[in-house]
Amino acid sequence: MQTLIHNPVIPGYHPDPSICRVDDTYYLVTSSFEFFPGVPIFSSHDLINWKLIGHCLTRPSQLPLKNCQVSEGIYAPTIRYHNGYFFMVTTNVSGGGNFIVHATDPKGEWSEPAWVAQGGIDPSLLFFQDKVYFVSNGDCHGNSGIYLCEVNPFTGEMLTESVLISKGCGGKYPEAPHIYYINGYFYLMLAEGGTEYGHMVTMQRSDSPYGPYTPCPHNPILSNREQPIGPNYISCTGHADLVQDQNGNWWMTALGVRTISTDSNRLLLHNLGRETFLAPLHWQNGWCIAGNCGILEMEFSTELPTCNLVEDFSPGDIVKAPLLIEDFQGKIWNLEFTQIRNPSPQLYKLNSDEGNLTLYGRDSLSTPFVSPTFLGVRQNSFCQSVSVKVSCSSSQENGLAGLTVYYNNEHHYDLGIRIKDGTKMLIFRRQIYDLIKEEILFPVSGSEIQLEIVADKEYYSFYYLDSSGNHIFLGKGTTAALCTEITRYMTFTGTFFGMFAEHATATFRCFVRQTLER
Ligand code: 6LW
Repeated sequence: MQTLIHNPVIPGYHPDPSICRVDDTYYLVTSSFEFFPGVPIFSSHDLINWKLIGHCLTRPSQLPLKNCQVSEGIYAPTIRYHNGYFFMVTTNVSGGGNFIVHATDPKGEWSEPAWVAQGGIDPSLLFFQDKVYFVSNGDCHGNSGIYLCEVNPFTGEMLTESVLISKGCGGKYPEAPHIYYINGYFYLMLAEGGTEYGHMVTMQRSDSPYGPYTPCPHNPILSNREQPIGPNYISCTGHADLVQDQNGNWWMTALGVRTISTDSNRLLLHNLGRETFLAPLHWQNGWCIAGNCGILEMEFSTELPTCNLVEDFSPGDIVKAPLLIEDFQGKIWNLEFTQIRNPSPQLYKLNSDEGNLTLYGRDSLSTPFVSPTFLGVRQNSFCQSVSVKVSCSSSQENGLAGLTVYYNNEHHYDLGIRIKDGTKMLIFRRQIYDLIKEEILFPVSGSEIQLEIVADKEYYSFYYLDSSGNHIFLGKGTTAALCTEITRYMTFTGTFFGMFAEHATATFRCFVRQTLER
């Protein structure tokens, strides 16, 4: 039966996807940079409905992010399953380099890191016969390329020297290596061209994992670099991984970007981050090509893998669900909630009996290298609203607490309660690079107010809801100023909607993120 697939399958900032299958269940991980917990892991039975089931890195001992730069920390991960164990290998570019963690249950807990001496980024594993091959793109004595060695995946110990096996197929920045053994050949798949608008996926093959490798005659097997820029096109496609389904068909997951372009405005700008996309992989004469003749499409019809399992999650659980409601009545908050760098647990108090969350603010959102008191979820659709009820209980002069749309410490828009001369004032603050503009709006009457942000491709609009629930417009900021392409550092992330507190204590209730049909 043909099904119409809508890409991305995991929207919002979920880049560098890696996938594996265990019986009827698929598992997928993505990179997470300076955010905590690290390396989200998703599961699915049909490759299109994905549920966030946990994170591979949930302890500071696994994820040291102290003082890491924006978009550093955790780069691309790879997930593989072998003999009852899940293995996740990735790079902490802010400390330690490449490491492997393992678990029997993908929901965790995962093991402490087994550090691997081979350098570079984008590590991957191939379990073949009784060997475990470790591949990454690195640089040995100035000789950059794709390096391979054999490892013990539980200890990280290198069992052989690193060997240069490929320098790519001619594109710049050959990276994201994965090796697969398929029909008697070792296939080496790479991303080339860099993660921007020239991104592509290439394939090579050999009789040995050590090469020599022969390039695919019709490389790249995936690239949207010739596609127009526009609301119905995907850009920057690359950094892929492959999986074979229960019916023997092959699939590719890859990252891509949806720009904030409209029909009338073609912009090389994206705010949602690099997202996770799906494409069928077609084989012919021992070589493959992805999507529609190498093009990743927003929509395509195909036959999905059949699965006899009964879904163990409700539609509201899938990451594409239009509504996320957090009433803070559970023992833990929704798995989608994320913090920045290594948070101080004592600054977050979940009061399940009262159904609220108290944040004890310390640092400012604008301060680099710190872990401000922030709890947020990814914006995963262009047209979305987020609202929360907040009351600021402290009177610390100049304290601030409220709701933010946050890309990083130099790019965020905030609406909140600031203590000024002992009075609670509603303020609207925008920061772009080192430019900070704060407008003091009016005194806050009553203890609790409801704040709301409405997002679209042009603006983030800020409201508060008065006692009769009327939306009072307070201000707006351009979406373009929270896009990856305009940040002064090379960044790889996307926008979050979050609750925050700075030098103030505040209590939050009823956090709602809603996707708006536009
Ligand atoms: C990822 C690498 C890359 O590890 O960016 O630009 C890094 N390419 O493949 C972070 O996503």
